[in-house]
Formats: sequence, C-alpha cells, structure tokens
Amino acid sequence: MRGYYFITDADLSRAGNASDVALAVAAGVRVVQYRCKTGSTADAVAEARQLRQICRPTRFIVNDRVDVALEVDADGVHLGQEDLSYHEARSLLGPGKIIGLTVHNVAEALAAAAAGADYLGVSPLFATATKADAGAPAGVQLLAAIRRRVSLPLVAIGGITLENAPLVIAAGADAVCAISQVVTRADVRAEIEKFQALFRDG
Ligand code: TZP
Ligand code: MG
Repeated sequence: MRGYYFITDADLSRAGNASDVALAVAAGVRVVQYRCKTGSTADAVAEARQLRQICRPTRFIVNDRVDVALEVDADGVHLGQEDLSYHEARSLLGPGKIIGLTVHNVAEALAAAAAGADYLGVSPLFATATKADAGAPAGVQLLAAIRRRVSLPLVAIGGITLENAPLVIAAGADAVCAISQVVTRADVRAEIEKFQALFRDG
C-alpha cells in the first residue's frame, strides 16, 4: 500500500482512463482505483473490465460499486460513509477482497477499524475542486490524530500536491492520492514518479 495511490478521473483526464492507468502501472503504482460517477452501469462494467486487465498484477479497486467489482473480479472496493456498509460489502464480496473506507474524523476512523476495514482513506486533507461534496479540509492534524489511534494503512486524499505531500507523509500517511495534480498533466507517468520519489527520499 505504501506509495502513490492512483484514482481515475475521466472528466479531468487529458488522455483518458485507459492511458492513465497503463502509465500508472508502468510507473509501478501498487493500487489503482476506478472511480466512475457518471454513465450507465453497463459502461462502467465494460470500462472496469478493460482497466482490470491493464492492472494485472497491480491491485484494482472499484469505488462505490460492489456489483461492478464482483463482475470484473476486482481486488476490492473503496466505500464512503454513504455507500454500502463494511459488513454489507463483506457479505457480498466474501473474505478475500480488499475493503477500503473513507473517513473524515477520528470517530469514523475508529469505527471503520473496528468494523474490519483493510485500509482507510482520510479525506479531504486540503481544499479540492475535484470532489464537490468532499467536505471541509481537515488538515494534516486529522491524519496525525488518526495515526495515533489506528494501525491500518492510511491513504491521504484531497488537495494533495507535490508541495504539501511531504507534510502528509510526515504526519503518518502510508499512501497519498492526488488526482488533478496527475491526470491533467501532459506526462502522467512523470508526475506519478515525482510523488513516488517522496516515499523513497523521505
Ligand atoms: N475523495 C476525497 S477528495 C477527492 C476524492 C475522490 C478528490 C481528490 O482530488 P484532488 O484533485 O487530488 O484534490
Ligand atoms: Mg463513494
């Protein structure tokens, strides 16, 4: 889990999800999350199936959609507080799949850990225009507070840049996700590699 965590965004992407995911895999990213908020279920399944193939053996996680994850044999799902619960998702997915949960405060983090989550997404650390309903920025203080209480892998997200990522890692993040800072750029692989280097150098 340690390193840069890639999430697709077809609306922001310059070159499209398939290109972005192929470049993320080439850069050595360990986890790719397919996040699709628009379009039909049939289109989501078709795209997820294509991305899933590009990702082998990189771990492939589907955002929100347990049904899509099951259909394409994804490695797991990432769920928010308003999606299926951990227990509902686990009963559908079975024991072998990864379930990541987004948390916005320490209480949610403790509840997610107690439920059995495999990792936590801590969100949003900073202001972001990428997710309209992301909520108020929590700052690195939230990450540090969760780090003190929870031993699960922590993935930080929301407004992360190459400038603030070192603070996020120092506060205890195992992984960082930056969507707009990567998929809008001409050289997606090079941007990912800059984030990955922060984990080696830090
Ligand atoms: N979940 C919380 S914030 C966010 C998601 C998907 C968007 C992060 O995008 P960016 O461009 O890295 O701020
Ligand atoms: Mg969700």
